[in-house]
Amino acid sequence: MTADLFETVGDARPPRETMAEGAVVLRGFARPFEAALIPALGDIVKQAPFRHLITPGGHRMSVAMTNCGSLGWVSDSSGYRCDGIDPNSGAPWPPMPSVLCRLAAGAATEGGYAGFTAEACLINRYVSGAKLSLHQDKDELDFAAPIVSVSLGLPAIFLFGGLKRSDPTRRYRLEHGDVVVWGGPSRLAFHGVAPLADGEHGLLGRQRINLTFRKVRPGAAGR
Ligand code: MD3
Ligand code: FE
Repeated sequence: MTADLFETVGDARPPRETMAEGAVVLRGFARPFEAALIPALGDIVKQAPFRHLITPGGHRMSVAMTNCGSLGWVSDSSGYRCDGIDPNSGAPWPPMPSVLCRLAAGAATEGGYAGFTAEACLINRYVSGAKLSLHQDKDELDFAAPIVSVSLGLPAIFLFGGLKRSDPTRRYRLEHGDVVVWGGPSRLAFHGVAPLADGEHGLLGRQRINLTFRKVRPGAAGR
């Protein structure tokens, strides 16, 4: 009776959900960080503006990217690689702000990977229509460590497949503040992002920002 007055109508989303062996979604985990996170991202983007990479096949990616931390993800006609220097400025990538380190470490701990220290953070920006085709993140870094991904701004449909490109994909809606911790076998799964639907987000406007935190392969830093 009275209790009904106080019941909220369905946040139907469980706070955590296992997507695959080693992959867990932590719904809203980044929300307590957003007040510090959004200005910190603004600072990074001032030093290292978003740019559209050209794939080795010569296509301009619809997603714009930048990086912070000791290594960044870059691409040109010679292929994809990690580099400590922003090729657009000739300077090192902006350092990782402490709020990003704390968020990544906290999420990793919550996802079962205590002791994760994020060293590199790829920042992807999606506007209406931007997408990421199905791919594997194979080239990188330390496969024993998890990847932590943080979704901010407009919601996106994340596509999660199997170990073969032809495996069926499942769709997950990732909203502002959702964090996914990817470890174990899920690290090699094909994944992508469906074309972003237009919309307006209260804090970030007409875009989605995704942060991907990785640990650098031992010995790779500074090369
Ligand atoms: C699953 N980014 O940058 S984040 C990427 O939303 C990338 O911007 C997407 O895929 C985005 O490479 C997805 C989630 C993610 C990141 C890395 C993964 C999922 C992953 C690596 C292996 C398996
Ligand atoms: Fe990826």
